[in-house]
Amino acid sequence: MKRIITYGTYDVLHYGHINLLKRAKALGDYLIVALSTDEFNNLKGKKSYYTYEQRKKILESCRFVDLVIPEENWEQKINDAQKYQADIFVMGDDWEGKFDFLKDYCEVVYLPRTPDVSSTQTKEYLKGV
Ligand code: C2G
Repeated sequence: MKRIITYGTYDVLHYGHINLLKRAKALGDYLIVALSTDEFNNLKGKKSYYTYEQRKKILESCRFVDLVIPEENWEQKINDAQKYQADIFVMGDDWEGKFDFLKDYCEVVYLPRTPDVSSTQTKEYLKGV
């Protein structure tokens, strides 16, 4: 059972997120998503439209996702990799190189981001509707 872990805010879920989740899941058998809490989003300078609970409910309905856990800080990744026995850590390549310290604990894979789509863009567009 190959276990994959990835992290993110996943606000206003879009096909770029789905592409990431689909490719991450395809690398193994079990996908864990560490979902940024509303408090951690504040730390990241992000304000999500949907609350943590709403974003969690949406992600849990995605067939590629097996488990959603809270991402509360920048420091939890090593502990998570051990606690959840992650074989592969996956992120979009906008994070290329940022999490290479995890290579001591699991494989680290950065996948190409899906171009031309983001939650921010979607929110901006909807403001004008
Ligand atoms: N993503 C993507 N293509 C897009 C948009 C996002 O592949 N067009 C990927 C990102 O690279 C990330 C995941 O989807 O791997 C979630 O994106 P965000 O919700 O924006 O996550 P982020 O704010 O980057 O949080 O500790 C890590 C952080 O929590 C990552």
